[in-house]
Amino acid sequence: MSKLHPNEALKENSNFLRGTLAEEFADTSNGAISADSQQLSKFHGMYLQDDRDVRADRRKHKLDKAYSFLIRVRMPGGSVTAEQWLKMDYLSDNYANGTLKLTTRQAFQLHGVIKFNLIPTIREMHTVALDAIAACGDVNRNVMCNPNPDLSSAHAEAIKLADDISTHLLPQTGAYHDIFLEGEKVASSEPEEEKIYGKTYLPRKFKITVAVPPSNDVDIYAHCLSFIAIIEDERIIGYNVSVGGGMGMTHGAEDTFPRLADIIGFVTPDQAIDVAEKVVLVQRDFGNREDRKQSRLKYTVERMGADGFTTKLEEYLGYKLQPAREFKFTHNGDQFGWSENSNGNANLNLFIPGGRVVDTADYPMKTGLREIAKIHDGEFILSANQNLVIANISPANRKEIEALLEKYGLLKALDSSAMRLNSIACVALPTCALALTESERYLPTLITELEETLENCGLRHDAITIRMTGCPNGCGRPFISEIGFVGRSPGKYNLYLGGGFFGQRLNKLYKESIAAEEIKPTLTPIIEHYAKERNEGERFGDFVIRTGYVKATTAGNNFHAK
Ligand code: SRM
Ligand code: SF4
Repeated sequence: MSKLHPNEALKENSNFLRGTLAEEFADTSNGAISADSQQLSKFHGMYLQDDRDVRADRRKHKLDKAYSFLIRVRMPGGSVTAEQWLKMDYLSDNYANGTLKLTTRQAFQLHGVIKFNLIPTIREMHTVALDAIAACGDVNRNVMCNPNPDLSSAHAEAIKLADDISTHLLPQTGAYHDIFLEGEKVASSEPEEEKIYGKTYLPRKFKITVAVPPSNDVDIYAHCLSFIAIIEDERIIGYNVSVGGGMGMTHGAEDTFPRLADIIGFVTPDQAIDVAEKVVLVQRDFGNREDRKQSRLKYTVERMGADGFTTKLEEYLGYKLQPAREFKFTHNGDQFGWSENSNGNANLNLFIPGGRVVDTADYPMKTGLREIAKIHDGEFILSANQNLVIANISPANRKEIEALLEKYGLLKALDSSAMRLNSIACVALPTCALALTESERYLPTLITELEETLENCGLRHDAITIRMTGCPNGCGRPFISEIGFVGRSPGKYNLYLGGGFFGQRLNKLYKESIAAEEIKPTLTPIIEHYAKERNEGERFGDFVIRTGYVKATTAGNNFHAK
């Protein structure tokens, strides 16, 4: 008989995710928590980490690792008020490492929060209605959506769905309130239960997005479940549903692979939440609970087949999905610069390199955004590409905000090459425990090197998607970029080419384990070739397939085929 993964018993016996977390967070005699508590703390949005830059040195001096925690905030659609922005800015300075990280799933992360400061940080977040519940762990995570809710009524409907799904699938346990907020949740006389998840929650993390075509900025094909808005006469008449996308894999293990989601049908707006719940239930009941490397929804869909999965889903629903409708995506990057809302207000989509909001000697970005937040009466919306939209700027405020943008140089980054504007790098070193090499700290330098080639070829303004991750877990969604780098070992990367420009095709391994200094000489002739011989409108990812640099990857299960 197969054996359940130990995390299953841990969840089951944790008293709905409490375990010994309260006791361990209260013990400040050391900066860490036990291995079991590390697993449970993820459900409350936090990870134990250590500063890997100083790990070796501390080991040499027989010192403990330099422990601290990452806190990830749940914020459906990436939207926060100016007041919430200011609070996170304050917390990053006073309880974390001074930076605010905007993630690839439209969330904030604080890095470097020491154990002693965890509870005060969560309490401060709570005062502005922000929390970290279910930001990580084997549950549905932050629900993503296009970052322009007021662009049209359809956008507003889409963000409402993202919000409603997030609320519907939120764990019911009062553990977070008990541990961090002195049991502030209103006590119920009913015995505690998790109606949707049950005591063992899901086999693994679960991710949902809502997209508004033609923008695929949330990268629907990389997620467990997505709703693609089908719009007629500026209203959403329903959603195509896709299931089974995911990025993570393990080097050398060919039964792990990135996979694109399958579109399985169309549902009306009033069915969407029910469909989200039932997809979660099918995964709860049929997902693999023995091997966590095979437990994501993408492998459940792969095992059952998209048709088999749909049949099971329809059994749970008690009705059939309608055939999927026509739609078209044209890009998966952000639409930078100004846009006008239907309500007369304006939005500004800024480029935030690596999603890291920080002040440096020559670019006081964090201060600039803080000054804007002090007068802004709209929202700040994090994009799925680690960037930021200052949303809903009222005509009365626009002049003053423009002056601040100018003063703090916030618009300068928008003059970057189109490759830089279409880049994503995951966090990696020094905080990520799983990083095999650099990513966020290296990709900007690499792009500077490549920009020389782009400039010489006249391609500075041609968008090419480029993404880097420090390991194959795929947090920057590198396997659907036109040029993807995935960390292999210190200073070495696998180079993947041929992803689809709007995230519709996986890329393919072109060169294995190349050293950082080999990247420019390897890519330059290909970029030059593209500049000379591309067809009218041909994307880089399509070109490298047509001209034979790589074969097209047609499905996740042939990702590893040469
Ligand atoms: Fe991720 C684990 C950072 C988006 C796939 N991810 C991690 C951890 C928590 C490392 C760990 O387990 O110890 C990283 C923390 C690093 C740090 O110091 O901050 C981490 N992931 C991130 C973020 C911050 C990357 C970024 O630079 O923005 C993103 C936070 C998103 C959020 O707000 O929730 C982030 N992670 C993703 C994505 C992209 C997405 O979902 O759109 C993926 C690929 C999609 C997918 O899930 O398949 C992703 N992260 C993973 C995986 C591989 C999962 C798998 O199926 O194998 C891991 C490792 C794991 O779960 O075992 C992981
Ligand atoms: Fe860490 Fe790997 Fe994710 Fe990058 S891709 S943040 S290195 S787990």
